[in-house]
Amino acid sequence: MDSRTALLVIDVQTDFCAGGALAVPNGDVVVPVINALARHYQTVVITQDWHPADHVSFASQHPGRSPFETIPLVYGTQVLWPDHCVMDSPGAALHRDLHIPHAAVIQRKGLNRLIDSYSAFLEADRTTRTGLDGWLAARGIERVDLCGLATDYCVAWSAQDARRFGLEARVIEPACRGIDLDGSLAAAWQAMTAAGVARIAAV
Ligand code: VGL
Ligand code: ZN
Repeated sequence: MDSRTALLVIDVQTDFCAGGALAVPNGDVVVPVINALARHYQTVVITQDWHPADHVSFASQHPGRSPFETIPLVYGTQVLWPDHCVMDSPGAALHRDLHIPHAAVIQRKGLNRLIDSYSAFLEADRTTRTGLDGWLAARGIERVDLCGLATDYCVAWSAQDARRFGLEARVIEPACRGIDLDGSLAAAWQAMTAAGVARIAAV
C-alpha cells in the first residue's frame, strides 16, 4: 500500500467477540483477515473501546433500563449497551489472536464517563477530538482504510468522521462485522455512502 494510506483497525476486542459482553455475530472471523491485511500497510492504528465501569452508555447505570434500549442524553440519542470494554478488564483487551506488531498507535476512546465515543476521531458530543486527526496529518496520511468491529457503530462513525477531517475513507467489508440492531447495518452503509466513504472488498 502507498505510504499515504493508513489502516484503522477498529475495536477488535475480547468483549466484541464470541463469549464477550457485547459479542458481534462472527466477530472473531475478522481476526485472521485483519492480520493478513495489516501486512500491506506501513501505518496501522488500532482503536480500543475503553470505558470507566460507570460509563453513561451502560444500561446498568440507568435504573429500569435494559440493554439495546435508547435514551436521550444531552448530546443526542444514546443506545444503552451491556457493560463492555471496562478499562483494564479482560474483556477490553485486544483479541488475543490479533497480531499487528508494527501498529504505531493504540487509540483508546470512550474514557469520558459522560460521553460515548464510537468514532476514533470525535466523541459523541461531536466536538471533543481524540487527536487522531492531527496524528494522521502529521504523518502525511491522506486516506484511511477501515476494518474491524462493529461495521454499523464504531467502523461507520470513524469512517464518516475521517471524511469530515478531509481524509479519503474506504471500508474493507470482508474485514468487518456488524451488530445490526433494528436495521442499523443498512442505515450505516447508506450514511457512509452519502458521506463519500467507499465500500471495497479487497485492497
Ligand atoms: C461499539 C457499541 C458500543 C463498537 C462500541 O465498537 O462498535 N459498539 N461500544
Ligand atoms: Zn463502547
